[in-house]
Amino acid sequence: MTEYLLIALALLGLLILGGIGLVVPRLRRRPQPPLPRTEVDTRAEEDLAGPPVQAPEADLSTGVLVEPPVEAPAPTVEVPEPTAGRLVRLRSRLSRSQNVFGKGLLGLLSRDRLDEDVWEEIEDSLITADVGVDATRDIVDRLRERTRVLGTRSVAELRTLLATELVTALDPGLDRSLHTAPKEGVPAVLLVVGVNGAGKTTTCGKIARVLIADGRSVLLGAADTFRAAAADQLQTWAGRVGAETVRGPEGADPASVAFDAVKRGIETGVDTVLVDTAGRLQNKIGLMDELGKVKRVVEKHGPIDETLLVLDATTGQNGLEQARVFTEVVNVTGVVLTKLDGTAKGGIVIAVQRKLGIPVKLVGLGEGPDDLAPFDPAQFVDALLGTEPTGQTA
Ligand SMILES: Nc1nc2c(ncn2[C@@H]2O[C@H](COP(=O)(O)OP(=O)(O)OP(=O)(O)O)[C@@H](O)[C@H]2O)c(=O)[nH]1
Ligand SMILES: [Mg+2]
Repeated sequence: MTEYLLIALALLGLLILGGIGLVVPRLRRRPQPPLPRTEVDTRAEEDLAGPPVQAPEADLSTGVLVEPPVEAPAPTVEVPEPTAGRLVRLRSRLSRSQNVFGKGLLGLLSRDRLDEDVWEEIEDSLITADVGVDATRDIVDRLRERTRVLGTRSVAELRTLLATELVTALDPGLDRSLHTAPKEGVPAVLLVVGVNGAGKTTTCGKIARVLIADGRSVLLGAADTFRAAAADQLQTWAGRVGAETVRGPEGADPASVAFDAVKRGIETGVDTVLVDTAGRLQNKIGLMDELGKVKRVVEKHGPIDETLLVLDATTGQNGLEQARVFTEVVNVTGVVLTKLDGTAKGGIVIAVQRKLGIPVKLVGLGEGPDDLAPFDPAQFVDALLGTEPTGQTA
């Protein structure tokens, strides 16, 4: 009996132990119940979510560094300076050009009489100032003739005569106005051409500012499709004065971008469309043909009102041959001589006009947005010779 009792107790013990063995592991595996969201749970939301996952840059599938979007500041439209009297205001920039003339004239003024040395000094200073050999010979010949006829004795008088001759050499009667006004509701079209780095894009931007300051509406066409940066550069200028830019994808046909720009200008009824082109060397036939195509395609809308050739004054006489080729491909109606602030040889203006027979209409006198001035021969010669303005203004 006792044996049965013991066996029953042992079985009971086994049953209890087995039961515990089955239950305990299950209890261990059971997940913790989530903490109830109550007022007593002080853990912050982000703590619950865990730390933010930051994918290392190398893990980005594209392998491209993705920059965070920059919030564009609200555009502020600038009000450009009026153009009146700019050449006078920028006179000090030109005074660097006086160096060459100035030095020659200083020597000249130190003499009492007009002798051969004086004539040589005048000749030297004109040639050194980039006036060009032919133009210098003409100017000096005329000066000698006039002094003989007038019986000029003093060097001071000669100086005045020289100023007159320089103005004459700049052909003051030439029409230097920019044809930018719309005709019968159709915008005027300006094409801007030249070699690399001459200042075409900057000049387009500066002209747009001048026109907008005069109350005109302007559209800019970025027909320099070689580099996206070129169109960006133009768009930045346009954005500053609130003008629209028409551009194409990088590598697009510049003629079609120019065509689209004029088309858009006609549709929106702007006053002037300015077409910036890529810099090209005059000896690259393919590029010059491309420029010819830009001109022809734009002319499907109507004649181009103004084709401006932008020349860098610091390239001196070398720039003249380049310029001649451009005039053969497109019908250049005006020259913009840039970087006159960066040369001591302002005489290049005379050489350019003489060689090309095309008026210098504008001069660039700095990198600033308003450092562009209408060209005026009398004011220019006054600045060049360091004399007081003669009262002849544009
Ligand atoms: N000092 C001075 N710098 C100028 C003047 N005009 C333009 N520049 C500078 O010349 C450089 C070239 O100007 P851009 O307008 O880019 O010349 P670009 O002809 O459009 O050049 P590409 O399109 O590359 O052929 C820039 O650094 C301008 O700031 C000027 O009148 N004076
Ligand atoms: Mg450019």
